[in-house]
Amino acid sequence: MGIWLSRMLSYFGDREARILVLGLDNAGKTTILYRLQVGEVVSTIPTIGFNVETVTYKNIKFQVWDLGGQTSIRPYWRCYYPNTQAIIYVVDSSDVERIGISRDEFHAILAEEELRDALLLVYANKQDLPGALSEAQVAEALGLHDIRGRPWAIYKTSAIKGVGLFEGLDWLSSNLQK
Ligand SMILES: Nc1nc2c(ncn2[C@@H]2O[C@H](COP(=O)(O)OP(=O)(O)OP(=O)(O)O)[C@@H](O)[C@H]2O)c(=O)[nH]1
Ligand SMILES: [Mg+2]
Repeated sequence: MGIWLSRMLSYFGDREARILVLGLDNAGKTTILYRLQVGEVVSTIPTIGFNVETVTYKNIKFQVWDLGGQTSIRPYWRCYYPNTQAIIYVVDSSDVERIGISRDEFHAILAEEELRDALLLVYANKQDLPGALSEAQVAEALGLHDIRGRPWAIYKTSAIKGVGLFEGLDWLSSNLQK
């Protein structure tokens, strides 16, 4: 379907949005996808390739793509960039050792031309774990406050406890409308 036709249809009916869930391996991306879709914690194995599910929320059909985050498969993320309206970037807030690597991957995403119009939603995940960095510390570590000219937001989440995920979708739904 042409992009204009798809935009017209989404203007008159349920809107659709293509969302990519990115972040390092073990961040909790797949757990988040299924928590959003079925409302339960599923047991996961590391994703090789992707999972895609539709999550309907506030009259928006979010087509959510969850990509594997292991080092060797991160180069394939770019195959999924075209026509993406938003990135959900998931950080394991308890993985203090790798927060710098997570920051570097996030900045590589920021530099992608194909994603320049994509909304940026960060989940500071695994807040239920002791020693997890706070939302403010994750924002600082990723350099969120230096982002200029594009909408971003950060939410503290626990995919296991079901905290914060839909608040993030609320932010997406109101910002996709603009
Ligand atoms: N304590 C805690 N554990 C979590 C949370 N979210 C995910 N996990 C656990 O973290 C592990 C990895 O979760 P996944 O969802 O498979 O991680 P992923 O980001 O999809 O990893 P890749 O597919 O390898 O990129 C699993 O054991 C999850 O149960 C959370 O909020 N809190
Ligand atoms: Mg996964």
